[in-house]
Amino acid sequence: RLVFTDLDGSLLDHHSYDWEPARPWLARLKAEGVPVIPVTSKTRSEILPLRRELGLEDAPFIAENGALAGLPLAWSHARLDRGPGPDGLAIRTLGVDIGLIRQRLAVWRERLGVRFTTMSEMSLEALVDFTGLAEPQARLARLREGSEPLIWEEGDEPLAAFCEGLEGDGLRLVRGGRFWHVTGDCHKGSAVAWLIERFEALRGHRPRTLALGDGPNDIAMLEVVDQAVVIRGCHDLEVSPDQASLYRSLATGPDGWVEGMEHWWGRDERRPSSVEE
Ligand code: 2M8
Ligand code: MG
Ligand code: MG
Repeated sequence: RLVFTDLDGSLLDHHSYDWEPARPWLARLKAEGVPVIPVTSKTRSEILPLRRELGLEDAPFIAENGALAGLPLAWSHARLDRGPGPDGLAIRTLGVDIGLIRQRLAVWRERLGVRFTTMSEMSLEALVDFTGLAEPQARLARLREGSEPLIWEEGDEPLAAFCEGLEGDGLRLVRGGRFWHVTGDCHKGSAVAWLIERFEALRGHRPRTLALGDGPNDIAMLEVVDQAVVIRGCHDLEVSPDQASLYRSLATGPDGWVEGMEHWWGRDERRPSSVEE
């Protein structure tokens, strides 16, 4: 079994970034040997201390909306991945370099005459203010490798033109909790599908998979797993109707996360094909 989880607004509270309510479930999954894999907008630099705090050091992670995978030794492939580095992690880039993204953003801002503020243009104070992150964490959020978060300051119509322009460059625009995020041709769904395949190649069988998320950027991930949880948050998520095994939590953040885990893997674990009672 594998658990894929979004962090902000899901395992972590949207405002306080607290995860305390999930502690017993994380301990239980660890005891059962089930990897809990963070799949997030956060940077590698943000995830490294967090996965230690959460006790997820044995699991891989997906950073920056699918732009980058961090793989512990048991998950890595000597020939295909870069590393391992001093932290024992092999890094696999699945997107494009941040330099290219920033270059194209400047081009489209100029060409379309649209207003937006990228995270790299925000002062540290403004970023702390906007996200509620503490200053050290906000610094780590700025260490982007393969995605640029931005605040959109125009309406929906120019947004469509902007999105089309980026797509012509082979880039993608996706909405997170507070920011829009620009990446290469990758998303949480493609990264999760890639990790599931990697697991299958290494272990010789297909794992049963569950994913939890609260944002539009999580939809692609929720659609590639066997069991999914939409955690109540700031956005209404429309998940494809083929996703029969979908549960929507009533609670938000880590309480919703626990509610979703209880729903699928609580006392009498439900099979992926089970229908709602
Ligand atoms: C950004 O990501 C969240 C995720 O949904 C958002 O769009 O609101 C990222 O910049 C991430 O690196 C950062 O930690 C987070 C803080 O709220 O915001
Ligand atoms: Mg989220
Ligand atoms: Mg996220």
